[in-house]
Amino acid sequence: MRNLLGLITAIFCLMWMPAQAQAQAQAQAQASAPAQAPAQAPAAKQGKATKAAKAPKAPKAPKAPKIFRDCPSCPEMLTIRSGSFDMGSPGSEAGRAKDEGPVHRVKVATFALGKTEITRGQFAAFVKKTHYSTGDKCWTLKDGNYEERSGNWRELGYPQDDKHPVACINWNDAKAYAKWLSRKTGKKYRLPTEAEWEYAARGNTGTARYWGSNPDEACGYANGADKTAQAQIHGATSWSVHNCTDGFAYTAPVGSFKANAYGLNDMLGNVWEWTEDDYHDSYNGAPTDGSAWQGNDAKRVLRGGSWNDAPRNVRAAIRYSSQPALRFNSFGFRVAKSLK
Ligand SMILES: [Ca+2]
Ligand SMILES: [Ca+2]
Repeated sequence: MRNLLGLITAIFCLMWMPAQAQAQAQAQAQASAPAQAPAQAPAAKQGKATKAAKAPKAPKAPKAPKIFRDCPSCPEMLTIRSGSFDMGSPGSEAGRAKDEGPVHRVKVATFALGKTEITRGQFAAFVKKTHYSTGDKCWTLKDGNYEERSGNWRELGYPQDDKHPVACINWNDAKAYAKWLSRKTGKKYRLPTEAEWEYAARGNTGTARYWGSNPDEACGYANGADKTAQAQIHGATSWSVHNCTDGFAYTAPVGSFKANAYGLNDMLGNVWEWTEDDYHDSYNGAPTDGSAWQGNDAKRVLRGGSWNDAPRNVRAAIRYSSQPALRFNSFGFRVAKSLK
């Protein structure tokens, strides 16, 4: 009887042990798995091992941004190489607006983008040559209030010289400049699409700003609303500002601040920049190939924030929309160029 009981116990143990061992193995695997990013780390190691096995190649020189001008007085352009990125902002991002989602993957082809915003001097050359008129009304800031007043890119309610970004520019004005530049050079100048703009502004970062997430570090990288504006602009004491001093109450000469990783200046701050796209209030149905989203041209999209914008508007994902005919003394642009 004892022998029989012993035999039954032994068989039961043999059946049970593998199940327990499997559970233990699973528990051990779960306990030892890193919280994040394990999927990419081993792949990188494998890649290195594969490379080491191949014949050694001469090291590649780092790719410097390609800078060019199509004529001596033309805007300085940077070649932005193709790639994919996540457009929009996650729900957790401070200051986020609803129209910045859903985050979606977008593929952008190689194109060129102005290193800086178009300057007042560059726009003046266009007006001199073409006698283009921007009209005589612009939304300007006076005694703390924005109103549509007499004014234009020459008279915008604050001091500027030819190195500052042109402002009081509407979408039609920006398009007219790009068309003229195309005629002048024989090249395909245009406004950037919204996807191209954000891809370039991020400079391969996923943070709210190209320098990171902290708005109070803005003053080395972008001209936004800051302590200078608060001290010098009448009515600005109640503004929400970046908690630092950038030295400019209104616009700054283009390129006064550090460039992003792609070599572009002032993608955030200084003046808002018109894009080619019509405005839609979410990314549901947005193109994923970097092209402009059209179909509702009542409003066009501006990006990047300006000298009078609070931290929540000086982010890579922020989207502003305006009627194409409207001129504000914080609206400007930069040009893009198709390379094919
Ligand atoms: Ca400022
Ligand atoms: Ca800007």
